[in-house]
Amino acid sequence: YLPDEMDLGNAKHLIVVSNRLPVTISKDAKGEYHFKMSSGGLVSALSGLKRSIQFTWIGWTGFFIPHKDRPIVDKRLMEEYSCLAVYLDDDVADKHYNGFSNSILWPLFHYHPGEMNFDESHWLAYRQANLTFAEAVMSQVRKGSMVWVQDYHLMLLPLFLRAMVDGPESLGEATASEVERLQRGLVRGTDVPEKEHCQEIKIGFFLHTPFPSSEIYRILPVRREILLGTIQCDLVGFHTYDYARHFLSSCTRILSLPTMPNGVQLPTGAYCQVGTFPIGIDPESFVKGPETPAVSKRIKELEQRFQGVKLIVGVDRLDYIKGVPQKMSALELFLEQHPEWVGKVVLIQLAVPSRGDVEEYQNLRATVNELVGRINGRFGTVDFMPIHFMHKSLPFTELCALYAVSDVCLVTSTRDGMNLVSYEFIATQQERQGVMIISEFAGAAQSLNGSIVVNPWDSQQVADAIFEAVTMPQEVRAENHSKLFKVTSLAILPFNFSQYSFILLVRRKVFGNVLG
Ligand code: GDG
Repeated sequence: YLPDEMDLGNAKHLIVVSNRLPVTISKDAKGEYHFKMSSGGLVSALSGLKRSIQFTWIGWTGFFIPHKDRPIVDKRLMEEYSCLAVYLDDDVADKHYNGFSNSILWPLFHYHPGEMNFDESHWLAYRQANLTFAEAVMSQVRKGSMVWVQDYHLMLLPLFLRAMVDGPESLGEATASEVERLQRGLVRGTDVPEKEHCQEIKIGFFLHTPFPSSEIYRILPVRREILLGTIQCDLVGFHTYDYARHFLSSCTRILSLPTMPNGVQLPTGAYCQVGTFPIGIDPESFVKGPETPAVSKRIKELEQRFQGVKLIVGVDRLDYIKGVPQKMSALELFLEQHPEWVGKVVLIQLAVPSRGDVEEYQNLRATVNELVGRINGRFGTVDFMPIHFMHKSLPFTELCALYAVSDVCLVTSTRDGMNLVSYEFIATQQERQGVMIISEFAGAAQSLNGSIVVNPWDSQQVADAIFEAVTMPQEVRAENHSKLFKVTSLAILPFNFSQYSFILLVRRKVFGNVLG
């Protein structure tokens, strides 16, 4: 999907920075380290890029690695995966990841300010982690490098990096003193190379979550600092036009900076371009998956097992933004109002464990367990359970078979940056042409023409949508699926195309959105 010949000009060096490395590192009982490439959208997308551009991926190792082991880990990561590890102390890593990122920014960006726990020590750890990341990037940049920063864990990184590469004075007096204030009390790395100024690096930032309305965003006690950190980029990208618009209005209202529909004007004369780059999926594995021997064998087994039953599939990280309780309540209402469907509709809900160290996630797990128990207790029989609930992650073969064998995919996120599950379901449904029900609060809903769009807070509407989906005539399903598939294949293109154009834009810093 990535044309090899696409001109990357003189962009010789791309540095991708994300909180986690794309490699899962583990240590066995003998103290030996093992490395495995992680799966995931970004990883597979970027692996295509490797053909045309040399890049280094920088990220945290995921757990504490003692100093004495680091040379071995560094060597293998760099030689085999072109990766550079960022090492964080346990306390900093915990407060940066579980604390500031997932207990402050995540709930706020998903319109859950009630779940937000602001704590000074978490803010300190966030600054420390961003500084340590910036130092790691610093060790890799050279003239003309492009640095592509991923997601909400690293919103201060662009500011720290600019200050290191170009010198704080290049940011203007006010911002330079802000940098000094933000770095006060932080531990600096000892072997960070001094760079001569004006390295001509380009920095891009992509946010995978929504960016909330400025009315929500301004709740954040450090709202100025986070914006200031991000606008030092050449390009800031979002999934949807709304998120970009919210970001721009926050810059106007909070930083009093002039903005245009495509960016922010900085007092130094620099221009931070802002655009939409909706992410998609790596389609091939999902479109072709059902035909592979392992998946097709599994599809047959599942079809046999659920003969005469309409299957609804739900695949979500167990996160409060995914609206899993809302989904279950709607199913309960549907079964209550349509007793003729009891025994004939099953929800297979895969809930991938996530952020189990954060209290809100533990509470959510208890709520969902209770709901599953209640609904199964109420409508279940010896032969039938309306909800098959799995709190685990499944191998790709099983996931793909599950998508392909289902009649309906139900996404009820209360907020979701994009939601790739919906695209994956559609891609596997060439044969069955199942119905997509999607929350209007998922970024993907904006493009999924052919789906049933619902407000997850309206249980009656979702219950009605379930009824409509399970009774939909095959020819309507086929018609809807063909529309959805077109969009999904378009989303497929932009996935690589838009991320690719993102990189091109960062480099060229042209104005205007390539995707229009
Ligand atoms: C964030 C934003 C945005 C899930 N369970 C299993 C499994 N998965 C894979 C799915 C899918 C991915 O995880 C989930 O992606 P989503 O987009 O649905 O949601 P988040 O994880 O919240 O992602 C989101 C995304 O970033 C990209 O920018 O769309 O809005 O929240 O690919 O297939 N994969 C396997 N086993 C599982 O059990 N193999």
